[in-house]
Order: sequence, then structure tokens, then C-alpha cells
Amino acid sequence: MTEPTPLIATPEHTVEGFVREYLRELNFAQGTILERASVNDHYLALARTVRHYLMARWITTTTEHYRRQPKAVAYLSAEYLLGRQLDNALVAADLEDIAAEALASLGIDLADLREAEVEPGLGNGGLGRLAACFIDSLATMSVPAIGYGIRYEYGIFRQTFVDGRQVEKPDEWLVGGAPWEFAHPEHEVTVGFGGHTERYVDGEGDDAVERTRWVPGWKVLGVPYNYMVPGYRNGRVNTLRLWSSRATHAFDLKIFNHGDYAEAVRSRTFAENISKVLYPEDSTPQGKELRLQQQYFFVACSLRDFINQLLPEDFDLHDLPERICFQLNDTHPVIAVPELMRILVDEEGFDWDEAWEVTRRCFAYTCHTLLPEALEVWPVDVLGRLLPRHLEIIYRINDEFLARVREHSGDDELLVRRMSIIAEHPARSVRMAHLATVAATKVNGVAELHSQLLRDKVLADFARFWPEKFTNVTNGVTPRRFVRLANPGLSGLITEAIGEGWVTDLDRLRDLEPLADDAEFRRRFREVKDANKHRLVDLLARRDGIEIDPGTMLDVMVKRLHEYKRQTLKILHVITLYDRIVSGEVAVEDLVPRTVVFGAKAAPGYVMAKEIIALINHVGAVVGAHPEVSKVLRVAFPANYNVTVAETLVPAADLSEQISLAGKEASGTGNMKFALNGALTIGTDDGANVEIRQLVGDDHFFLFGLTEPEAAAMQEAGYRPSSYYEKNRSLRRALDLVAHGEFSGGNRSTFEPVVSNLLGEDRFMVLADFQSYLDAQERVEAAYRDPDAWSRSAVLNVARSGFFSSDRSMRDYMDRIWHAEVLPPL
Ligand code: B1N
Repeated sequence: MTEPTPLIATPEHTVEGFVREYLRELNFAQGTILERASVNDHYLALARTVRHYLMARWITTTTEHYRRQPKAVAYLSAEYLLGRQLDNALVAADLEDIAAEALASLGIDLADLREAEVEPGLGNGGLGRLAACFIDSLATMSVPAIGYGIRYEYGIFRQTFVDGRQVEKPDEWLVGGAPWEFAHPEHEVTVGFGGHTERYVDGEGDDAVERTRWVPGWKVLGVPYNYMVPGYRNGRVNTLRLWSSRATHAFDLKIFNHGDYAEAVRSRTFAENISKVLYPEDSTPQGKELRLQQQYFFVACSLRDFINQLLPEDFDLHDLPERICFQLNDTHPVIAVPELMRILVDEEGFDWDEAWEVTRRCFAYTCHTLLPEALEVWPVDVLGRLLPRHLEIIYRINDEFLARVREHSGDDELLVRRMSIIAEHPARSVRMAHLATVAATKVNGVAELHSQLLRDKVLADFARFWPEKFTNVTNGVTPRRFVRLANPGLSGLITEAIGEGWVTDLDRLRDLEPLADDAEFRRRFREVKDANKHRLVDLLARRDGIEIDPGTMLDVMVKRLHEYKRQTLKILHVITLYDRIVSGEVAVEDLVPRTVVFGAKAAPGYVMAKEIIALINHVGAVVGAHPEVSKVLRVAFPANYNVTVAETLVPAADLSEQISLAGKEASGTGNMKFALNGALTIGTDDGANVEIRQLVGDDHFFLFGLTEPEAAAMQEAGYRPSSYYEKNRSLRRALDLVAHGEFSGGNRSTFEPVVSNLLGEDRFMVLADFQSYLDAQERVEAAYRDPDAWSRSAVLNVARSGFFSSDRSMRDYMDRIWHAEVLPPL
């Protein structure tokens, strides 16, 4: 390949250069002039201007990937929770100051335009945000990588509250124009669905072989949309390629030929529905057929695209494992395994064993859960109807796998049944986690404890069968977005103290440790925290009309609403504080004033989660309306928590709530963001909390609750939540207040389901951990009364959390799983 043609004009990296480019965009792309432009015109012009600065890097990077054909990574994920693009691009391209000055010279405030961007919410929570952090790190580390996913027309729903209850609104993130995407209809891919398979004889005479082909019943098109993934000031820009579904052109012909306009349009709607909306379920997939269509759609497009567009024409697919690792982000993309088998066997003429050898070496699988209900299964009748050839292939993979299990186990049929990819009960179905585990070269959990529990429990049979297959890679978060961009105050302070290398080498935060003992540094650290709280005050006032007091301790619990995460435990603590004040047990003067901030979306069909949201809002209203209580306790629950809100909330927090039942949260990543921004954690020994506590030290972490083995043993012995209610006065009073209608205008039935669930089953052992949590909160109060000691702990949290950079996660994946190349920075 020849050198790429240099761009006609990469704009000059100066204020004048920026102004020129900006006005050109405003005039020629937006078709307007400075005096008449709307905020959206300005935002779009700005986005495109910034894009231009990255374009040469992008072209150079992709060209080099093609030319060198390095061992690379393709991250397959149904979700990418990207957050706003403008801020990130400005930071990556080192344009913040230039852009601010350029715009100011035109009388425009950059801050206003940043606010104009609607974030692409193409994910539910941790899993989708993790994918976004990973592609950021890969670009920053100059790893040749591509992200593949779905361009949902509607991302995660917009949450509103009506009478304290969640009401969902569609997320119309594309309506303002989508300046960060590049559509490439000329690279569209055709994907089949349904139909049947047939055997046929290929070739003649001695060469004749029997083969199978899939005759799909219908087809749809996938159109790729490319997004820039800029590395941090390393001259590299990787690609995120998201697929949008379209009807095939055949539908247009049908209209022309038969005049059946209505039918044609109906079919078109079917095709376009595939990428219409993100399923809003975090951890509990509902097994809807459209979801399987989405999964197959995007992986079929991605594999086809990788083979046809990113490999040279004469590439020998036997060498595929030397060229790529497809990383499966949970089981959502695992249908890629039979799809690659189908391509190799049916289309490329590989024999089965050859194809399997290539396929299994190309895939690695990350598991993100421990909850049994979160493990995806597809009924074979659904899968067989939608993807008949893939089901045949899965059956054969299973047959050969089970033959090996029998060989090794001396026909232990119970073991065979447990390990089978096909479950027989309650309905015959495909266990996607088993398929992924059988196919993958490596299977990893996302925190030490989680990986251990995968090996010991969820996938124990497999771990005995293939011990070397299992590994851990603890999650991480990108320091670019979650420190550098979200917390400019702290970033400035850190850079002043230890230089700016930390942004791409987060272990250097260690160099801050001695400063924890420096009173002046701690004072400045507190100043930053204080300024961040004021930023949050402004945001909540503007965005939600919520008033909070920046002089109080900010106690924050933000994450999806799920019973295992135990927002109920937090609200029971709030109720206990309320009760103690109202009953006169404590005087307000004796309490540390707190603002408890919640942020949480519930899956729209998750009834209990929605009840808990209502309870939090109702408790918040009563607490806020009480003249005494509200002096020292407030609850703020801004609706529609998302990445953008997190960027202001996390840097302002004093206390980070990570209170899931031990053994349930695979990792958590919010926990890392808070620690890195100098909040102290109150948490259980769960997920990555374990590693956070080990690193920051017991003295700077508020541990409480049962350990995983204790919780498991208690369940085994027969857990009786009501016994805690009977024994524990505070708990009894708190639950009675809810049951007697204190927070529902006297109505006892409103929150009855929540109370009776806790007293009856309490699957996540809220009541068992209640007293331990109260005790830990007492320790929090005591610690907070000593600002110097508290900020010392906070600084140590920052200094000791460098491990939680997603750059480190990427290094671990590189060393343990991918073995991809690293390109030199440009
Ligand atoms: O993945 C995160 C972890 O930090 C969290 O602990 C974990 O809960 C989260 C089905 C999921 N696990 N499973 C999902 C998301 C969407 C969906 O449709 C499951 N999310 C997690 C990153 O490792």
C-alpha cells in the first residue's frame, strides 16, 4: 500500500486556525452565520471542527492497521455507554484552551456548547461503560483495536418521576444531528434470518463433497456507522463501528413490481426494528426474540466486515487466530461462535475440525455476573427458527464437547448433563455461557473475588476440566474521562504536585502518598472538593430544581436499581436517622449533616425495583419536609442518572456507597471512580471493593457486612430475616415506619410489597447486614468530624487507586489473553 494522501488541510493548532475552521463549518456545513446561529448550530459546528483536528490521525491509524496487519483486538459488545463525545475529543486533541479562547473571541461560551450535547446512552450501566473505558484505553495505548456494536436509534430510556414513581421516556439522542458519526452505506452487509438448511453435493467425481448450506427466509442490511476513538495525545484514533439495520433493496423492488406498498413498508419496519432500541435490562435479560435478532445481527455484520474490509483479499483464514482476538463482552455476542464456524465450513469449505481449531483460538469470553437469572439462555425452538444452521452447529459443538467430557469423566452422566450447552429443563434451551466457555481460549471474571467464584461455583465443572482456561482481569476505568475531564480541580492539583504523566500512567498517583501528610496539600485538596460540591449544587439546581447544601457530607449511591445492590439498606439507614431525630433519641446538633444522593434507573419491567425507587422518593419528601430532620438530613434523587451526571457527581462525593451483598456484584466500577476522586468507601467485601480495600488500607475504608462464605453458609442453614426484625430495635422501628404508612400518607398498602419481601425472603440479606451497616455509618460520622484525618484518608484513596485505570486492565488482557501488538505512538 502507498502512503495515505495527506489531508488537504489539517487545521492549524492555534486560536486563529480554530476560529477559521469553526466559521467555515458554521457557514458551509450549518449554512448559517454567527449572528443567526442557534445553540445547536454552534454545537454542531464545534463538534465538526474538533473532528477535523482528529481526522488525519484517524486516517493514518486505520491505514497503518491495514498495511501492517498486526495481531489486533475486536471488542464485541452489545453496549457502549460512551458519554458525551465533545469534551473527550477536546481533551484528547489538546484543544480545550484553544477552543475556549477561539469561541470566546466570537462571543461564545464553550461551557454552553458542551451542555448542548445529548450523550449517546447506548448501554445500561457498568458493562456498557466498561466497554467505553476499554476502547479509550486501547486507543491511548496504541493497540490496534476495533469496537463493534449496535447503533441503537433509542438508547437507555430517559427516566422521569411522576409522584415519585419512575416513568420512562424514549431517548431521542439522534434528533439534534449526530456530528460524531460517519455512515458508510457503501460498506453495508447482508444478514440472513430464518429459512432452512439443505445438504448438497459440491464438486464432481472424486472431488465431490457433501456440504450444508443455509437458505435464509429473509434478509436485512447492516449499515456501519464509524465513530472516532481518540487516544490521549498519542496521535492515534481507533474506530468504533456500530451497525444500523435497514431493509434490503429487494423491498423497494417489490413495491415497484407488485404495487403492494403497505406490505413492503411493513417488512421494512421489521428490518429497521432490529437496531431500534436498547433493551433496558441490566443483569436480568428477559429472553425476547428481538434481542437475539440484535445479537446475531451485529455479530454477523462485524465478522463479515472484519473479514471483507479489514483483511487483505488474499488472506488465508487458517491464520485468523494470528491476526485477531474477538473478545466477547458477556454472552451477548456469543452467537459469533457458530457464525464463524458457518462461514468457515459452509462458505470457505474448511472441514469441521480445521474450522473448530481456528474458531476456538479466535475467541475469548468475559463473564460479568454471578446471578443465575442473569445467565442467558435461548429456547432451542426460538433459536432454531431464527438461526436454523447455527442451531445445528451448536448441537455438533456440544456433541463433540460432551464426548470429551465422557472420555475424561468415565461417563459421569450427571456431570455431562450439568456441563451440556443444551439444558433440558424447564425448556430445551441453549446455555450461552456454556457455549462461550467451551469455545473460548480464555474465560475471565472481572474482579479477583468474582473470578474465584466463577471457578468455584458458577463454572466449577469447566474450571476443573480446563483449569488453564480461567483467568481474572480486574475491571478499570479511564482516568481521562473520570479524573482529567470530570475533575479539573483535582487534576490540576495532582499535575502540579507530580507532573502530568499520571493521565496515561496512573500508578504514578503513588507519588502523592507523602502529600497526604502535608497540611497545605490537604487544605488545597479540601478546597477542590468544596468547589466540586458547588459545581454539583449548580447542576442539580439547574437540571432538577433540587437544592442541596454544599456544607454537608455528600453520601452518594449511584448505580442501577437492583435488589442485590441493596438501595433498600441505604434507605433503611436514612429512615433510622429520621426516626432517631423525630423520636428525640438524638439531637440534631449531635449529627453530622448529610445529603444522601441517589441515582438509579430500574428496568421498566422490574416491579420491585420500581417500588424501591418510589420508597426512596417518598422517604426523601418526608425527610425534606420535616423542620428538624431536614436541618441535618436531606435526600436528593435526581432523575435520569447517566454518564454526564456522574462526571459532576463523582468528584463532589465524600462517601461512596458500595453495599451489595457479598458474592453478588461481579466487580462494580463506580466504586473505582469514587476512590480515584477522593471519596471514602463504605462497602462490603464484594467485587472490586475487596481490591480497593486491600490497596487503600483498612484504615481508609469502612468495611461492613457478611463475607461471601458467611452469607452462603447462612443461606445454606436456612436464613430467617424476621429473626433480625425481632431482635433489632432500630430495624424494627424503621420497617414499622414504612409498614405503618409514615412515608405514604398513612397508606399501609403502598410499600407493603417491599416490607413483606424483606421480612419474608430477603434474598439479598439486607436485614442480616443492617446492624453492621449502622455501626459502620457510626464510624463514618466519627471520622468525618475530623476534617484533617478525613482528607488524609481521601488523598490516600487517590494515591493508592492507580491500579484501577482501565489502561492496567488492558495491559492484563494483552498479557493474559490477547497477545496483540502495540504500535509506536505517532
Ligand atoms: O458489569 C460490570 C460489573 O462491574 C458489574 O458488577 C456487573 O453487574 C455488570 C445483561 C448485564 N453484569 N451483567 C450485566 C448488562 C446488560 C444486560 O443486558 C447483563 N452487567 C453487569 C462490568 O464488568
